[in-house]
Amino acid sequence: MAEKRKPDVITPQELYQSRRKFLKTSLTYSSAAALLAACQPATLTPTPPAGTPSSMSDELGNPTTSEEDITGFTNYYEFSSNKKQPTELAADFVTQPWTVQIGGLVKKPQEILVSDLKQQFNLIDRIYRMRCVEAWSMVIPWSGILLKDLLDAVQPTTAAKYIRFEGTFDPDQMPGQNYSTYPWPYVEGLRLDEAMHDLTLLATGIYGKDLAPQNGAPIRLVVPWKYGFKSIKAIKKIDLVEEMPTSFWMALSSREYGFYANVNPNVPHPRWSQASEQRIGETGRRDTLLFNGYDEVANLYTGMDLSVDF
Ligand SMILES: Nc1nc2c(c(=O)[nH]1)N[C@H]1C(S)=C(S)[C@@H](COP(=O)(O)O)O[C@H]1N2
Ligand SMILES: [Mo]
Repeated sequence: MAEKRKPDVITPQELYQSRRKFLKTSLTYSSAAALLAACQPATLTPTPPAGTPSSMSDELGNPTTSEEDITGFTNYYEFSSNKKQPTELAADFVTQPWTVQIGGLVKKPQEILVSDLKQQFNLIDRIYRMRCVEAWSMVIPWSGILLKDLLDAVQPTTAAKYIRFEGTFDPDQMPGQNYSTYPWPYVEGLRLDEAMHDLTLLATGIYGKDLAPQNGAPIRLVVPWKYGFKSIKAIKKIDLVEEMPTSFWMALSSREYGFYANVNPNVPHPRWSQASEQRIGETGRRDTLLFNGYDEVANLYTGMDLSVDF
C-alpha cells in the first residue's frame, strides 16, 4: 500500500503537466520572462490562456515587457501623475461588479456587466506594442474582446460618426480626481471606422490574468497604432455620436495632443521629438515606427495630412 503523503506535497497531474509545458515553452519566451521563471517557482508564473501564442513576442519579434514593469510603471492620472504611485493607490479600487453603459446613436442601447460581456463575446489574446506620447514604450500581452463585436451588437445608426468613451468619476476612490485642474472624467474618442478596425480592443486582462487596477481594470480601450493616452482606462460609458468628441488631453492642450494621436515619428510633439523611443526594459533607444508599426491602418487616413490631423 502506498505511503500516505501530506496533501501539500502532492503535485496534481494537471499542475505537473502545465509545469512541464511551461518549461518547454519558456525556451521561446523573452529573456525577461525566462529570468522571472528562473528565480520563481514555475507555478507562480502566469500560465498563458488557451490560444496564447507560445512565443511571447509581437509579430516583429519584440519580447513582451515583464509583468513587473507593466504593472509597476503606469500612467493613471485619476490616481496620480507619478508613474509608480497608481500601483499602491489603486490597490483597493473596487472594480466588481462593474457595468458599462452603451448608448447614443445606436438601435440597441445596453447596460452590461463586464462579467457578462466576457461571457457574451469572443475573448481573444493579442500582443501589442504600446507607445506613450512621452516617448517610452512596452510590449503587452492583452486579452479582451474586439470593440467591433460590441458595436455590431448595439447597431450604430447611420448618423453615428464617432465613438466617445467616458472613464469613471469617483473622487472618493481616485485621489487625483480631487484636483479640479483636470477636466474629469477622462474622455477619449475614435472615428467609427477606427473603432471598427480589427486591431481595436476592449481589454480585460494582461498576461492571462484580469487587469490590475492600475492598468485600467475592469475594462479599458487598446488602440495600438495611437499614442497610449487614447487607450482610456476604467470605462463606464460608451456613446455613438455625430460630432468629434473632445478628449481629456485635447481639453488640456489641443496644440500638444490632437484627436487622432497616431504614432508618427515625423510629427514632433511641440516640446520633444517623436523620432525615437525608450522601450522599457531595454537600454538605448529605438526608432519609432509610423502607426507604431501597424501599417495595415494606413488606408484609414488616405488623403489626410497627418501633420495637420495629428
Ligand atoms: N482613465 C485613464 N486612462 C488612461 C490614462 C489615464 O491617466 N487615465 N493614461 C493614458 C496614458 S498617457 C497611457 S500611456 C496609457 C498607459 O497604460 P498603462 O499604464 O496600462 O501602461 O493609459 C492611458 N489611459
Ligand atoms: Mo501616455
